[in-house]
Amino acid sequence: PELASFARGLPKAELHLHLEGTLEPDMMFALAQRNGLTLPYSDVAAVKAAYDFTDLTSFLAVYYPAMGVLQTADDFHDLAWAYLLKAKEQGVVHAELFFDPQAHTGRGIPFGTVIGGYRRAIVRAEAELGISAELILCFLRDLSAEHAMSTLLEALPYRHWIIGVGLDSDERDNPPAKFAAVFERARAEGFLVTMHCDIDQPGSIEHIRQALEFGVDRIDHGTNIVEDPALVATVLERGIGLTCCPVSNSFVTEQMKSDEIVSLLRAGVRVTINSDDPAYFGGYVGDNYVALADQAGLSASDLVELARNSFHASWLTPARRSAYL
Ligand code: ES4
Ligand code: ZN
Repeated sequence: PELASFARGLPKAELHLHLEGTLEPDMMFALAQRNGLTLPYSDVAAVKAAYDFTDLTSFLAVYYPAMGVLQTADDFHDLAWAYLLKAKEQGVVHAELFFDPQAHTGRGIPFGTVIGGYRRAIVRAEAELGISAELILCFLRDLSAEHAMSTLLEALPYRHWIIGVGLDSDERDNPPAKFAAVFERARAEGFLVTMHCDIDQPGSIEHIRQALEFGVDRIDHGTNIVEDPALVATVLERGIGLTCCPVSNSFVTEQMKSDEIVSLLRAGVRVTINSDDPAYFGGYVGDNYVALADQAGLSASDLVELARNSFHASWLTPARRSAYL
């Protein structure tokens, strides 16, 4: 119990969080009502019952339809603000937040509405909560590379609000190489780059290899790297962070992958602990520290090392990073 409150109170950065994955059932109902929409669920309990995932595909099948309640800039603001309030309680002092613009522009919501609402919550969090936050634009890898490229171009007028780009959604048959031109262009425009290499997805190791060959600045999940010592040596040498999400892992694969996470930590890899889609998987970032600590028998100093890694692996400027180290 003391270790749990220590874990939640520890100042930390959250680096792997999908804003759309913070949509709690009660907010889903509130936004549906505000926007005059009818949900395919009778009440909050029915929504929670639907959150019975066995793998990434069954999760995504619930996740995308739920986003339909997000329509106005206020909706996007309210979603991000609710997350930032919870993050504050979990010890988060800095957050780098994924958003999926294609999941909204594809249903007619303008890019500017999405990012405008999110940005307003970030500015407010800085002022009212003392939390700094940045946005990372994620491309949906199950859509085409052309769609990703046009989304990147649509984002350019807002580039001062976007620190980097990522790659998420259904990984099967959608390797990093499919998006080589998009990421080259993103890098040329000055964005940092990260990519999901999800746990135990088909092609995990090959996807990690491609991501490193491209020269990513970070890898999301990436835990399968334990299978290949040469790739582990590469991330060690380059100081590449891995954004692991133990509670999410336990939904997608029925295991937190704590042995893999801890062995990478012991090897000196910049392993970080994050929440991924907390409204769906039922644990915010401090809860993920606690779950991993319980499962793997971690000590307080292990948790401090994980929190320090979160700042090392973050995209804070060196001056701001050093204030937390
Ligand atoms: C995601 Cl767990 C996971 N994997 C891939 N894409 C995602 N988007 C939101 N959560
Ligand atoms: Zn993720």
